[in-house]
Amino acid sequence: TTVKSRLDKLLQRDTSDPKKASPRVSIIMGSDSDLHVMKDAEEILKKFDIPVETTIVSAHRTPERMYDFAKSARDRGVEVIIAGAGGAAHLPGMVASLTCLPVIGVPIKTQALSGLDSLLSIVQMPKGIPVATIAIGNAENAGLVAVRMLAANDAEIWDKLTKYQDSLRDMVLEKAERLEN
Ligand code: RP5
Repeated sequence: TTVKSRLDKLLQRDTSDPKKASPRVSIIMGSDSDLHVMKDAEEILKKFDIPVETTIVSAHRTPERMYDFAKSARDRGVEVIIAGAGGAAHLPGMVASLTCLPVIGVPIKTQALSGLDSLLSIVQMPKGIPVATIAIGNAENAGLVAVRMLAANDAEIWDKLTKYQDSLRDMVLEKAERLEN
């Protein structure tokens, strides 16, 4: 399915169907041109078997859609929002202003300023409405922050995360051993 048809279905989805697990994490982005970065967040969340929804919401091109998305997120079961945007990247901050759910912001690399514009737009939220800002383009880490948030109250996710972290350690130790011998 195309990105557009996926996103069109999303907000009108029939959540009464019990087979469709309601998403615990919502991944949004300002444009389909952000998808090549933001897909890493979706991928890592799926590795942890966390139900996720992914769509496009633009703060300046679809402000009403952004409002509806943010206002309905909690009622749809969403616990964490990951928002990627580039340039004058106001999407994460605006979404954070419309809900009390935690919002993790991913600055997307831009052509003009290599993503420094996106980073500063997202990270410099004034006091009161926070956005947890990730390094430029590192959507995988945004996914992992969401996993950690859910792991705090979910023993199964906690176990998986512990194993994941152990595997990272083991990989380095193996490489070190190979280098030394
Ligand atoms: C932002 O503008 C998007 O998040 C994207 O990073 C950037 C460029 O969007 P397109 O012109 O590629 O649609 O809203």
